Amino acid sequence: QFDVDRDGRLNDDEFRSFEQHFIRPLTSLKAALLVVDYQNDFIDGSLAIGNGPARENPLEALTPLNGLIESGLFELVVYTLDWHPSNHISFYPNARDNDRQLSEADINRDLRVFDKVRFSTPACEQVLYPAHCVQESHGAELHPRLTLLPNALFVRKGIHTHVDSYSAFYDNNGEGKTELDEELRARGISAAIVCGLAYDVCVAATAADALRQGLMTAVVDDCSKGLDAAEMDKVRRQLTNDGAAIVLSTRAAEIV
Ligand code: VGL
Ligand code: ZN
Repeated sequence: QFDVDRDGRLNDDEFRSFEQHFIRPLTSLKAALLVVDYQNDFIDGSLAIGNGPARENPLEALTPLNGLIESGLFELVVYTLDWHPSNHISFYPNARDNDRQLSEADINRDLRVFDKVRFSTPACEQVLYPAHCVQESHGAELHPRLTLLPNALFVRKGIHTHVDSYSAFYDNNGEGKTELDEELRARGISAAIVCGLAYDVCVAATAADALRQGLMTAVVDDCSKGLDAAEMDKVRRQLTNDGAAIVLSTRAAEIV
């Protein structure tokens, strides 16, 4: 209750109280930090970001990333994990040994790692990666130097043999989904700050789906490392066009 006995206007103290108790709760977003796939296999394992054409070093993201995690700015920190069964459709060694049929064109050619192929019934495109992030393996563990918060949420994706999942929300076929959207909604979270690995694959797909969920979405550029520079440029442009903000971690406190 405000003392407006003089002229009906708030004095400075009353205004501060009004701002703090009435305005701020209405205008401040609850934000989640989504730390995408900061796992050994993408850092020094079978699908290391550093081997990509952009030669980025995923460990350069570690200090700003831990800074964000430890900042206390976020209602929730979510760690996503690429978490594949060993017979997963995205693994190059499984391309010809899979319940899904390769397309005629792909059956009859030499396949190489990182080729894009088509499977049938139902049809889907799939890039063939080295085996990576196999459930329960060392490569699938989060990097030992990544700060883990006690009340965090861990979301595993790509867990089904026959469909890949770049996004932490939806499978690549748009059908299956993780618990992430419900967990965010249950907490009243309306902003997703996305970062991690790989910028041009799973970070991009997760941020695009966050926008589709109607979340205010930002990607933290210096906390994200990718495979291909041209792809990363495309992703930055596309996400910006679609309404996301590409920001540096030094600006995080100004947007949440
Ligand atoms: C990823 C390729 C395959 C990623 C996951 O986390 O960006 N990339 N699986
Ligand atoms: Zn994967």
